[in-house]
Amino acid sequence: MRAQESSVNLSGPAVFARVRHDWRREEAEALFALPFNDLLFHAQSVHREHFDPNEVQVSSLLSIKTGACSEDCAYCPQSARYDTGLPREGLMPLDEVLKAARTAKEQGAGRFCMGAAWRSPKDRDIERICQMIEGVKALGLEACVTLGMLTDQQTRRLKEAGLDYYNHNLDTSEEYYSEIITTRTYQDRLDTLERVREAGLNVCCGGIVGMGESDKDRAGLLMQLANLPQHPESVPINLLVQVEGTPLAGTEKLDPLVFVRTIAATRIMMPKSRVRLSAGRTDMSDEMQALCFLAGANSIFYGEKLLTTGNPEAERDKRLFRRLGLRMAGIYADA
Ligand code: SAM
Ligand code: DTB
Ligand code: SF4
Repeated sequence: MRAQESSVNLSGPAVFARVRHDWRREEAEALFALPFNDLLFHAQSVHREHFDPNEVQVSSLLSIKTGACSEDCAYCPQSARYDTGLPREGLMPLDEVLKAARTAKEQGAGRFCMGAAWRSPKDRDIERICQMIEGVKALGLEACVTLGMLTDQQTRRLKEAGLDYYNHNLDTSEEYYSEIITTRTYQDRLDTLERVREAGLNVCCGGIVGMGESDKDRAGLLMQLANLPQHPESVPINLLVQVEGTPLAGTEKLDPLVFVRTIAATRIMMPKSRVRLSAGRTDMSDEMQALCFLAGANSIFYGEKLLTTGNPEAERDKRLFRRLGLRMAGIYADA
């Protein structure tokens, strides 16, 4: 369907000029069907209303507990159900975590995100995580964790320890979700997000594309995110990293221009959120990443590793930033 042929009116301020929480499915789908130039023009215009267009926020990731996860997320190398050859590791000692955080800070990261391969953490784990958060904050970095589902008490404890952001993704549309995960429901995820909000934490929530989903599913994911009572402050858009041994290895690769369209639609639907160009950058050309920044992405994961898979070398990113005249938030690209 092309936008011009649909009954949805995408011209004028009603669609583009305000922060909305009432996106209709047809409107979200019509964004994806716009001519590419129109879509990118709208996205870049919205972007400039709310952000410095030449500034990018950078976060570094560390896996603090790796593999042996009980969940069956079809994309994930850390699920115990798939043989991906990944070594399993228990919760990392505090000093190792802080050493990695110091390195991330030296490289120019502003936020340090710690990820654990859990369905949900135990209360005794939370106490150790809180020490990590306190240590990361003492280094002058923002702290983010992603630990799975949480109880009310756990979210409050994390907030008390000084946590800035909690990452918990919806991953895909409600309709496509059961193709990807069966061990916890979409509603479980929405419930955790609500608890995180109630505790006063910033929300980092996005999804993955390139999992064989359709434009309708990509639009459906963005509609869910944009119609939350408050938009997530950070929206990571991951391109599936295909890992041998996971059920999604061998999935047909997503058209790079559809990925760029997804970034543009995210920017338009959540105008004030940081849109993060997340997993999958290793396989993206510099030109594709440049289009993503033009489409409104203004955050990246920075440093040689995501959780268990690779990410571009910091030097490659610095070079790309210099070529594009982009600055890391608070730091100049030639630092
Ligand atoms: N276990 C926790 C959970 O699932 O909430 C936290 C860690 S989990 C690895 C964090 C997110 O990483 C997932 O929600 C998913 O969006 C993303 N992710 C995992 N494997 C990926 C892959 N192969 N490609 C792209 N994104 C991936
Ligand atoms: C997010 O949306 N992407 C990050 C972070 N949040 C935790 C994780 C990407 C993981 C990619 C696969 C891996 O390295 O294991
Ligand atoms: Fe476990 Fe998280 Fe991976 Fe799902 S995405 S298998 S919950 S580590």
